[in-house]
Amino acid sequence: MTSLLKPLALAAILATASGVQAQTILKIGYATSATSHYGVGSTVFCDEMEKGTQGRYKCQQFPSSALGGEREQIEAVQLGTQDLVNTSTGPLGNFVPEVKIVDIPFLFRDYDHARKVMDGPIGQDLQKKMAAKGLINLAWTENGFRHMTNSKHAIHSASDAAGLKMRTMENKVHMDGYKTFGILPTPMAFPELFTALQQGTVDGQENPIPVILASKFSQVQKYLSLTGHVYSPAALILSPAVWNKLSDADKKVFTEAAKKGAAAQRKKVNDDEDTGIALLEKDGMVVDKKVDGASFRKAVAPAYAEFAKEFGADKIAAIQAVK
Ligand code: EAX
Repeated sequence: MTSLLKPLALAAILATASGVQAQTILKIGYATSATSHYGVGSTVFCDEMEKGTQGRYKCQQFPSSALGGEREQIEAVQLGTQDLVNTSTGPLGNFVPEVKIVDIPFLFRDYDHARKVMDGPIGQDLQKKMAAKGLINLAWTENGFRHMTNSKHAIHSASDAAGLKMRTMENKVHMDGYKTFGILPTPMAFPELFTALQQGTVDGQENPIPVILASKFSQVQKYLSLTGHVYSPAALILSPAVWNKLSDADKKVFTEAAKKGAAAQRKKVNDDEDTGIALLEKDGMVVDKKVDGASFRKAVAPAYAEFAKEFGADKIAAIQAVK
């Protein structure tokens, strides 16, 4: 009988008998470097998850868009060909339309407001809608408030942005919002962005300070305007192919580990904002720290009527009402 046992099965039997636990390697991808806010958050999640499962689960990290753009990675997680992605909500609306409400310009007052909304009932409801579309959002991590950079001229008021060809995420709410500033929006996956800026295919882009720092955009962009025009949430998404195999105890471990990862990522965002502006100025960027925010809010106000039609005025008001 023994001779009939396949070597692999035999190894599994021996491993179990000797008490050695089988180990599952989970592939996790994200857009920016291992030392960026996504890398910090992902590493804390992976360490906590490995510890909490006594090493039965371990990550293999793929930073710097090694597994493709965020939209591509979200699709791979949904299909089960990738296990995890730590991604901004930018392209997520293509899979779960309701999530696009959080991408509305000037919807969130500050980080405290945004984090309270995402971690509270409104964010939890969006996580349920994501799960229904085969995307298990373990925790809302964070990309940060987005600011504009360009290579042409300083942007102080909304009218200064008019006519600039700006790369945007593949997100219609962003594009509709930015058009009210007179921007010519060019949707593009993140991995193509640095080259597009370097070659002048687009004049500028908009991203949080941690992304501008980690991606070294100061090498290809002269002007930074602290517009803070959109709060960009992020999500640590697990494939249902993995989730559905987890015990209840391991599901709790994964979720708790993701919450710790989110906290670490949020701290890194704030740290990068505290120190990053001076670094970018040192790299030669001309930074407008006192942009005319009122001009941008005034310009985007008419688009709110469209956003209310798409998401419900009550849903927008509920987010704004969170204290
Ligand atoms: O999530 O595409 C973007 O501009 C995102 O902010 C970036 O991929 C980090």
